[in-house]
Amino acid sequence: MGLKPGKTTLAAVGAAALVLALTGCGEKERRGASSGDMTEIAPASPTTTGSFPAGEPVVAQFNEFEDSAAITYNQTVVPKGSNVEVLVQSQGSGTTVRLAVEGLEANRDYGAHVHVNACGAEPEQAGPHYQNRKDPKTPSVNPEYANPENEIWLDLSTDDRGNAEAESTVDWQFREGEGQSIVIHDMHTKTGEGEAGTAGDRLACVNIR
Ligand SMILES: [Cu+2]
Repeated sequence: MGLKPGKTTLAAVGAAALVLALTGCGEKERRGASSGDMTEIAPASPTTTGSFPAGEPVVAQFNEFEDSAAITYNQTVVPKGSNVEVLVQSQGSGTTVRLAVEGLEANRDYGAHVHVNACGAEPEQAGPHYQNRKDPKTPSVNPEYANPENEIWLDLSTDDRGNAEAESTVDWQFREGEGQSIVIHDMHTKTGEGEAGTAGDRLACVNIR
């Protein structure tokens, strides 16, 4: 399963065992059980790390470029030292991505999506959103392509401590070498014709694979 033993709750293990017993233990249930551990991600005390194999959580603190797997471009609303954790899991032919943040600006909306390229010194270096079916037109603002079934959207609304979590499940998998980062944006993602997928300035970026 790949998650660190310290993060696995007894309750989760018990629930997983029960599911396996009841369903006859398919591969899918076992993977589902490990994704359940992500309820524990917010309170974890992260350490800065590099990239992880698929299925391992990425745990990092936002910092300046090259000092972390997670980069802040706006320290006012994504403070240096605030925490981020990401888990990407394949489930059958689909993919689930979970994102948790801790210590951002409180009671605020943020947009977040999986982008094609790795994070860079400049926010634009992460490239466009990862799309399962690529829009022939760029930038893609057509809701037929820029939507949460064809892209991975992880919009966040922080609580009064600046914490938030989001999860997205899609019925496809990333192409090799693409979908390398999650970019956090200034506002929730728009869906209308001509603006679909836009979410304002790029505030931060985390490398996910
Ligand atoms: Cu984005």
